[in-house]
Amino acid sequence: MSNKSLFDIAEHFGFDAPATDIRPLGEGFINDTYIVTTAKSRYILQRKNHIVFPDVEAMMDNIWRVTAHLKAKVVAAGGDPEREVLTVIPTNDGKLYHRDGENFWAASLFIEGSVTHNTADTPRLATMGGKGIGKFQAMLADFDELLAEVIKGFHNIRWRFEQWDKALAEDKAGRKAELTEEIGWIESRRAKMLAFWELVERGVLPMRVTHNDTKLSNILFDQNDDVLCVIDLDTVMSSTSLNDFGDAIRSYTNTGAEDDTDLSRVSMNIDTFRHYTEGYLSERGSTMTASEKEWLAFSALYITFEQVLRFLMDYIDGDTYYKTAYPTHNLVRTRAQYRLLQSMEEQYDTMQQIAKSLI
Ligand code: GN1
Ligand code: MG
Repeated sequence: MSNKSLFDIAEHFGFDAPATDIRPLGEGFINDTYIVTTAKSRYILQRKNHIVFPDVEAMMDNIWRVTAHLKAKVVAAGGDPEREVLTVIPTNDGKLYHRDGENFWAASLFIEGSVTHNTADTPRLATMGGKGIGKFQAMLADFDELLAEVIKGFHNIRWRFEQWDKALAEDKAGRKAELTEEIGWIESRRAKMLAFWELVERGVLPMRVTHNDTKLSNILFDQNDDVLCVIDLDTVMSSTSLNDFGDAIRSYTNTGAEDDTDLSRVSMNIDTFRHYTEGYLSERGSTMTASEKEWLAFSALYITFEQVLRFLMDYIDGDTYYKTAYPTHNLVRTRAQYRLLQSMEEQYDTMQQIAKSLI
C-alpha cells in the first residue's frame, strides 16, 4: 500500500491532528495493521480482512457495544477507560469503519507504554493471562444482548460436524482413503462432543460474550506486567465463555508447537493449567454458574478436539482455509493437536481436581 493512499485513508478518521507518520505494525495473518503518529498521539489503523469477516459493519458494531459496556465498568471502578479498554476511533462522519473501494478500514487508540508476550514462559504470565480473560468476561457477565455471529458456527461442534460430513462425502482432494486412523479419532468422540454442545443449546450453559482468540499475545500488559486490557476484538460473539477458557488452555499449556513434527515434544503442562486456572477463577469465579464450573476442565478437551477436526477437515478439503507452508502441513497440525488432546485426556482427572480445588 503506498504511503500517499494510507495518508488519504487516515484523513477519514477522527484523529486529534493530521497524521505525520504511518508505518506497518506486526505480522498478522488476517488483517494489515499500521501505526499512525500525529503531533499529539498514536493510533492503530487496520485494513480488515473482508474474506474472513464478510460483514465488517456487524463486526464493528459488536466491538463498539462490547467496548462501551467495558468502559462504563472501568469508569465506575475509578479506572482509566482509555488504557483499560480498547478505544475505537470513528470516522469524521461518525461511522465505525471507512470503506475505500474493496477495502474496509478501522482505527483505535494506541495504548502508550503497553507490552505484549508471545508465550507463557513463567507461572506469573500464565496467571496474569488467566486474570486478563477472567476480568474481561467478569465485566461482561451482565451484558445480556446477543452479538452478531461474525463467523458462522465458530465453536459450534454441531455445525462443524455438518461441515465435516460434507467434506468426507465430497472427498475433494481424494485423501480420505489414507486417513482411516485420523478419521477414527474424530468419529470415536462425536457423541461426547455433541453432548457438551447440547448443554449450550438447551441453555444449561449460558450464552455470554466470548472473545474467541484468547492467546496470550492478545493481552496488553503495562511495564510491571500487570494486565491493561484485552485486544483483537474482531471475533467477539455470543457463545459459551468456556470456549475462551478452553482455547487459552490449548494454546498456553502446549509444551510443543501447534505444528510440531516431533510428537514427543507435545503434551499439556499441568502446572501451566493450574496457574492459568488460578488467575482466571480469581477474577471470574464469582460470576460463573455451577454448570460452567462443572464443565471448565472439559472445555479444554472440547476446543482441542475441535481444532483437530478443523485441521483434518481442511486437509481433506485440499487446504483451503488455513495457510500452509508445505503439502502435509494440515496433517502434521492434526497429529500434533491430537497428541495434545490425548495428553489432556490422560490428565483429565487431575485437571478436574485442580479446577475443583480452586473454585
Ligand atoms: C486461527 O490466525 P489465528 O491464530 O488468529 C483461527 C483460530 C484457530 C487458530 C489455530 C478466525 O487463528 O480459530 O484456533 O488459527 N482463527 C480463525 O492456529 O479461524
Ligand atoms: Mg486473531
